[in-house]
Amino acid sequence: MSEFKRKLNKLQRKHNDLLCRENEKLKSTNGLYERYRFPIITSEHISLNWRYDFNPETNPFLLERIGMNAAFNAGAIKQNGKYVLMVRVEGVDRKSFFAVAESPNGIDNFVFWDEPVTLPANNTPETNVYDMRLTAHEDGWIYGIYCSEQLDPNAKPGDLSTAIASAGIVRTKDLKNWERLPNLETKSQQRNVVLHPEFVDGQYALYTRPQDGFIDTGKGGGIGWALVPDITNAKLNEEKIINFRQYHTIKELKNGEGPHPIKTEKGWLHLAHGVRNCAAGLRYVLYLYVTALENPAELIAEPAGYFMAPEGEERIGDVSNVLFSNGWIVDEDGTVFIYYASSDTRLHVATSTVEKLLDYCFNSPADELTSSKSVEQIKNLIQSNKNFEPIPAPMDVVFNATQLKYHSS
Ligand code: M1P
Repeated sequence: MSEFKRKLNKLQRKHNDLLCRENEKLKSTNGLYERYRFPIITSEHISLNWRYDFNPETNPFLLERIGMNAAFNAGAIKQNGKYVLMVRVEGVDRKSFFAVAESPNGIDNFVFWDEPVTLPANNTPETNVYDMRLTAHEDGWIYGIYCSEQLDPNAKPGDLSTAIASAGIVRTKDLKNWERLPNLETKSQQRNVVLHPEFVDGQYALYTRPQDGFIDTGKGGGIGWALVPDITNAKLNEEKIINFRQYHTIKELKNGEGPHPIKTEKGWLHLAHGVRNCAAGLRYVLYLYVTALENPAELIAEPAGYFMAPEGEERIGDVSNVLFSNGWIVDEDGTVFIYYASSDTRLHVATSTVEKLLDYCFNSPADELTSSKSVEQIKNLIQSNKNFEPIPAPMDVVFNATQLKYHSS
């Protein structure tokens, strides 16, 4: 066997082992969701024939010809019994594109389809694309709304970083053949635009995120809501904020809708990201909120603080200290698969149930926005716990103000 063939076999075996690796549910630390030991998709999962030239004549050293930098922020949908993700793949050339990967169980064995997605063009120039949210709408189409980015044509000469973000819209029936619609017409820049799955007052409903600049939301107050009569020519007229950013919270700087909300008996369950600034840079965490069934724009529950924040290795990556999610899938038995990316580098899954997530949303205290109110909430909990017998511990621990005594039981 030639040296080339030996190397190629080794490469293929290693890749196959990675794709087939079983994932392992980790013990929950809070009872609310379980994380899994391994990321479900990384740049290493990307098909070898997208990266390597297998011809020994033209690639005698078997070098990787097209490098992949990251695989993260994925839209999600269940199709034909498979857990299907629309992954944001970023090459070493810093261009993002979309690629579909599917798994039989939602937690491991994700394999990319044969080729990355070719998005048809419209008449808006577009340099980079990312963060597609998938919505199977009641009109029968599956929509993908994503961030379509270009250099700001009004940037000062020499300024090569001021960009414009707008919402690109595509639709499909099979995730293979895509129809491109005009970008969402809007006064401000937009990222994190998400299509609600049902008509509202006979119109398409969008979650938006108005922003003055490419990074800064400026006057943009939070997650917006707008109705659009015609999705094939979508224009934002009235946009109202339904989930505000607030001083000294996890979403002080900005926030954005994740995937489209899940319809539950108690309301629409939303997953979003909140961002604050600190000496280490921006910190992105995930949070939940619920809106009314009859009026998805009316907030009815929102626990204080974050639901998930970067932990351990998740903290480190290309853009460190970031958790971001634009995809989740709910099974018929109420299991929720939360697809979240860490530090703009890799993709993970966490699982929970609709029942637990709703319990968390409706029964955890809301953010009352000051330290003294937070202390009051803790003291109220301590007080109400006095009505309950403490659960006996294996070691009987007796506290008093001056000494600590342990009695073995
Ligand atoms: O780098 C963190 C995230 O930054 C942006 O999020 P937002 O639109 O809220 O500012 C996006 O570029 C997102 O893809 C990225 O994960």
